Amino acid sequence: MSINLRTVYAFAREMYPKINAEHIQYGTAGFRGKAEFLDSVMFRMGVLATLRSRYREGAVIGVMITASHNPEPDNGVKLIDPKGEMLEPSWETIATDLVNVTDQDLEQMVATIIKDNKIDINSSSYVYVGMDNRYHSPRLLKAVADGVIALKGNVREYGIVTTPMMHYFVVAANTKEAYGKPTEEGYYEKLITAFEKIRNGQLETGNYRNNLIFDGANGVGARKMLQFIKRMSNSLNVNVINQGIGSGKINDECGADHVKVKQRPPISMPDLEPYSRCVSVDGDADRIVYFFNNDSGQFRLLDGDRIATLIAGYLMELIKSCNINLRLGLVQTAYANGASTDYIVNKLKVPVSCVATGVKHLHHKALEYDVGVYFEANGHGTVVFSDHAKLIIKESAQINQNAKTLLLIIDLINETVGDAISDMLLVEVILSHKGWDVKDWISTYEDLPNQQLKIKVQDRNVIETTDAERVCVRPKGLQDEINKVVSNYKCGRAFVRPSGTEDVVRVYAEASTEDDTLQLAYEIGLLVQRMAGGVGPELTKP
Ligand code: G16
Repeated sequence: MSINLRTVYAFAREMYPKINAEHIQYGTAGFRGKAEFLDSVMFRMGVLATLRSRYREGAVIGVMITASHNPEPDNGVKLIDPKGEMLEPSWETIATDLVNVTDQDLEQMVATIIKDNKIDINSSSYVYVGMDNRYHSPRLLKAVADGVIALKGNVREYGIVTTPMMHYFVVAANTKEAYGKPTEEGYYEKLITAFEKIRNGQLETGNYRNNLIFDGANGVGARKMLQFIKRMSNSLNVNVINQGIGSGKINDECGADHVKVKQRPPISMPDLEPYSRCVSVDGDADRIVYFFNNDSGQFRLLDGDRIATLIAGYLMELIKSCNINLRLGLVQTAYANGASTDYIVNKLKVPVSCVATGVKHLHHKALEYDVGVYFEANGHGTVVFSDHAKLIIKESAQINQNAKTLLLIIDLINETVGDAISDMLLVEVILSHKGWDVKDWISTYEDLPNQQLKIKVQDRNVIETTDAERVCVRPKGLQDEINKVVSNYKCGRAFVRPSGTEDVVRVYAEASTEDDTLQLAYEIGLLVQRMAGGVGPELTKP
């Protein structure tokens, strides 16, 4: 095979010229922005994925085209490493450099990456590409595929799939199918088989009822949930709303981010009995939150912290009952509700760590445990089991029924990354084993009221943080001002950080009462506007 790097330049110049000079960065979850500016980014990411595959000796690299929780006009791209993990940080820097060079400098930049990383350009490379159901995704997918073709790599297109499905396909292929078949059917089969075996025909126990409302955020999650339902033997009654048919836009007034941040239900909710179990997933179905209305019609949220504590508590009981010794730990971010951390440390007695936002950070930390449960409060998370843990559980399963269940649970979990549907099936298993409804679940602890704001500033990167984003080190003096304000509130806690997926600064606040929380968030928001170059509209006084 003879590869001419000139082809990369020719493709770029003729088909995917760089039309936006603004510097963009590989952020929390890859590149995100307005879809009309992303063609050149996608082409270059196709090129990079091909190089990465060659660098990793022909292992499959995944490329997912999605802007996940962002509004419909946005799109984005994230790369998936051979073990299903997010792209290695040193290559994030390479990715940022590659998308920011001019078309004229592209050929030279590619040559430098090849030289610096000692890549055998004539070796094989395999890139799997998938996309969400945004109307501009097919165009952007073609750009990625052309990037692969420009360097004579092999590309396999999966069409419209969820982000966690892409992670699954990559791992399935790279483990030579030990993880499952790298096909859509293989994915459904793995999860449904595990779920139905654990269910074992027992559909309703104690307070647990077998019905669920599923808000698909008008995204790919809705489509895939419908595919699950078709293949399941009535083991769960799911009513899918916001299916993406008609005028509904992705994540618009619906989906996990809307429900979590605005703390209210999505549009198109049917009339329901109080305490009916509902879930919302985001635009690419890697996040999930639960919610319900109580008998006074009050909206109640069961977010990622609740899911994490439910799963960690259940796994701990199961492990204990098998008489095996495994180190279980939980990983959260600064967004975790203070009450959840309290509950984990003091009631569950599980070690907990706090890391920076982004599943890549949580996943990495969770790998330090035999059983690592990680969730962001926004509902993004999963569980990872070490090889050692899997071996011990397998041995125990020869004599212990609970260890057999644990093995099936491992199969049900998409360990590669947060997977809304897999997480949901796991929560359903746990609730039904406990005979719990949402009332039982929410009564485990009382959340502190909390509030998030998005503040527009001239340049969000003027904000720099440390200590898992809990302390702001720049602009100078901002943290001192935050501390002063926070000290006026009982159980007050607040932090600010630049988003890695949207052009905003995020403000998080919690305090002992609803009114205090709103006031605290407002005051911190004002500080950001004043000290970090706010450009947005005036904040509304609570
Ligand atoms: C992505 C990341 C998440 C992160 C979220 C918000 O989610 O995968 O880990 O919590 O962005 O990040 P930020 O606050 O930096 O904007 P998604 O669902 O949009 O891919």
